[in-house]
Amino acid sequence: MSTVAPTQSPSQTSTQWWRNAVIYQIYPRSFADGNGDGIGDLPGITHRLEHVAALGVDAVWLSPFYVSPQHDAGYDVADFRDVDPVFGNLDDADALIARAHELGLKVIVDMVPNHVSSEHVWFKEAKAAPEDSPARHRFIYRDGRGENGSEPPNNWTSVFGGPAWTRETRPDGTLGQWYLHLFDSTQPDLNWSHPDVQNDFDDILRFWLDRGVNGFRVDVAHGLIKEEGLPDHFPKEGGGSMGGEEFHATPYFGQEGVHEVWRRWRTILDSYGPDRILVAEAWVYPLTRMANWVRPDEMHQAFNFPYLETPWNADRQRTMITESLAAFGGVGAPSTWVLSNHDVVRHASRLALTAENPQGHGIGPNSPGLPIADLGLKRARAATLMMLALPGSAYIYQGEELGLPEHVYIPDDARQDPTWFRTNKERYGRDGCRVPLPWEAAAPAYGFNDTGASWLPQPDGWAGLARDVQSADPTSTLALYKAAIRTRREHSLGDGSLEWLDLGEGVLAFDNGDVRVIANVSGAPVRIDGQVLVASGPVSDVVEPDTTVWLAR
Ligand code: TEU
Ligand code: CA
Repeated sequence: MSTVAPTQSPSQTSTQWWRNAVIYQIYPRSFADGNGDGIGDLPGITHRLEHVAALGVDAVWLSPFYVSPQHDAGYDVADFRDVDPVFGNLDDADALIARAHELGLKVIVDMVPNHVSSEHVWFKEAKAAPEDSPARHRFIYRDGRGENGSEPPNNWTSVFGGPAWTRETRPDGTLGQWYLHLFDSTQPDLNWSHPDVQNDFDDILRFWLDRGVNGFRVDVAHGLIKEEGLPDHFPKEGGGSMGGEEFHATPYFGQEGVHEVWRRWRTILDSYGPDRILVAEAWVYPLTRMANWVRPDEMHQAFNFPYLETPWNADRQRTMITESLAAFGGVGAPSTWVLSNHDVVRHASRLALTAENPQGHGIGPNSPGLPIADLGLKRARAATLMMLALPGSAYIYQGEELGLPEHVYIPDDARQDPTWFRTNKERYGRDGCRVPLPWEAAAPAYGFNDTGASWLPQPDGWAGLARDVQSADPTSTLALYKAAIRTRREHSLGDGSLEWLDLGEGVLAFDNGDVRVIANVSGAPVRIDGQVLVASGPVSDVVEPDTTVWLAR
């Protein structure tokens, strides 16, 4: 038996709510549509928010709803200080925040500092300004290489596929310099050594903190700073399915200079009191390095993507959990746990894939190794019940509480992810995890709105997954999430510590306080003894394969 110490004593958690929190990600385009145009919006969210509170979670994180031409579903921001008309207006944002607080939910909003939309006023100014004028220094413009500068300035590629540079056409129609965009060409990267950029984000943070938000999820928190001289990058082999090595040893990700930005932001948040938090979306490896993002004077949390990537295998899970608690605990931060979000194949499908599927590539009709639905859901329920027993903070992505699978069969002409277009339809991208939620089995668009419109088509056959159906069924995935979150709170599992047990090959087992957790990741039933508190599937005196159970000790 080995004990992993809790990161912080429970007494400290009352002011530091985030240390043990369960945080629910709302993807505004797909949560609930108030005006029936087929795209989810803020009034839709406010109207349905009580269902999120009823899950028992502590907070919501909302993906971006700022002014945006929506070329990357809102991660291309044209104005951070206003709401896109598609989602509502600032009054709607205020109403949402107020309603959430009334329901006892903290509110985290998304902040996107690595890049802006090409429709942002700064980029419009830059495009119109002569080369080397100050307006252009807020971005990363360079001369091309080769004859007449016709080659990109270096060999970097966009995360969405294709080159990371686009050549501008000057106002007079001639070809000019190239600008850097690590994502879509409509998302020019900002130059973070420019004081305007630094100062403007200080103001933007204050703008939302003043409106009462409890924190920020920081997009691409491994980006922002690029290596001096922008050298070519030659990725190492064997980077792992989500970039692995590649992501941490690049001249554009994980540069030391980003930490200065987070220290600056932390000072601003701290000036609003201890309950405002920063959460890093930092794809950096290994975990010991990711821990640098959550040192005491930087961010509060970072998404544990290595955990998300860990296959459904007892040894791998155990190692990853132990390493996570050690790495984050080593800098005094809680570990986080996450299985799904708006960028990855939903775990009810991912855990039953039989072929390699690199993150962001997505799955569609022609992908190899498509998941077996029943097995995926069974494993997803078991994995979630495992996750919710771990000390630290857990993230849930909207729809996973309904056991939603990835929507594989979106027609080609309905796909919207820039990945799909930038790879000439080679990678399906992330649309399959972004389909609007089913609320009521018998309503148009399953109750997403009352018109039946939906920006991504919903699959046939989701009626049985609708929230109203699951609410009435004690064996539903929704009932499992509610029971698990309630029991997690009653037994203070988020503040707990973990003591591993050896119950044989393929069995993941530990004690956390007065709860014993057993996940059967083997192919054979495992005998159990004790009062069942929560189970991810039917249990008797044995727990079946791909099932997790919590027992009273
Ligand atoms: O994602 C950053 C990121 O690098 C990946 O998760 C990426 O989406 C994936 O590798 C695609 O292949 C963040 C947001 O979560 C994502 O939705 C945005 O598209 C991206 O930043 C750009 O803002
Ligand atoms: Ca709408």
